[in-house]
Amino acid sequence: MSEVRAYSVKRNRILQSGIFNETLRGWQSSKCDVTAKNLMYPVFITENDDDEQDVPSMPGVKRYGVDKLRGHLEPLVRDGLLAILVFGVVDNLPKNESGDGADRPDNPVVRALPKLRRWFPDLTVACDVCLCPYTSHGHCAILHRDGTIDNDASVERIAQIALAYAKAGAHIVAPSDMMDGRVGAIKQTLVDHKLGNVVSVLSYSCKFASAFYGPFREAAKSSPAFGDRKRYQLPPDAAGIALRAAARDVAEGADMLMVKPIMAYADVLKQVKDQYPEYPVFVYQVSGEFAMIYNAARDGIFRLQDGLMEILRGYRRAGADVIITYYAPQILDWIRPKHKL
Ligand code: PB1
Repeated sequence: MSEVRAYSVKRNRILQSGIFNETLRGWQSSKCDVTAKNLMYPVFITENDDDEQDVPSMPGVKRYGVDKLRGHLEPLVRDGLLAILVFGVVDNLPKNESGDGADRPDNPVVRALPKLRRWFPDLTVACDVCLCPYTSHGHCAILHRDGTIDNDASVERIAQIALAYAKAGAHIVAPSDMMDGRVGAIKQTLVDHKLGNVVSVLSYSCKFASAFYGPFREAAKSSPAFGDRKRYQLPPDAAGIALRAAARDVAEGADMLMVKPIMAYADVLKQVKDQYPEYPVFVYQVSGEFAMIYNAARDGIFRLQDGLMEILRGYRRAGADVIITYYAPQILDWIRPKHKL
């Protein structure tokens, strides 16, 4: 046998024979599908019900008053949207040391929840629970006089806010503050108020002190007035403490876990999902990730649908069950069945 023949017979022929048509390629795919079930859409609600405000650093993303949000959500719900994550944005409510505006009856989230539940009975409504949009200092905690975190007071306050949103109609409360013990405190408060079996807790368990939150802070008007959030958000280089944070939240009764941001943290996602396969694991494609992808597509680096869906399928392959993404409207349009007339 010639040398070339001998080489070709011995060489493993595994690639082309496995992918030469669409069906074969589909069979090679891991669990990467992106369906409506895998999406949660973050939305910003302002105090004026007729607001519709652009967010310059997030083209296509807007802050809505609840009545305008209704009009925005109606076609998306028809397209199959199953879940939203609500953030309050306030200009008029007073901001103070304890974030009292977070759960006042005139808070835009508290006012919007009953309406959203009535208008969209099949839509699952999650509420971000945090102090930063409502504190005068813009941190996600109540602070001691010396500026250090008063964890116990913060946890108690966060649980109060979560209860207010639960009572107003939230299906899910999602504490993004990163305080130790807030998941257990929220769960206990919900149980004490007979809501433990009708309101779920989505913990921002592995949330990193990322560079990618800038556009959100513009949108939500929630930047810290001084310092940064490195004292309570995970170090970007960390992995061990991220897994310990997930373990802490599992022990405190979290119903669902999260890794946030996701672009630079898919390794953490895989570890969390491998460690807790019995938990739904969410990932948050944050504002900076949204903007980077948008600008790359605008500059012709890739076609938005091709690049974005490749990124999202990668998160699903790494273990994400649900992707929180500002791109939900576009994705729903791309994936919804196109009825051929
Ligand atoms: O899209 C984003 O950038 C999300 C930002 C995120 C919202 N949960 C937080 C990040 C931050 O500003 O530190 C807000 C903190 N409660």
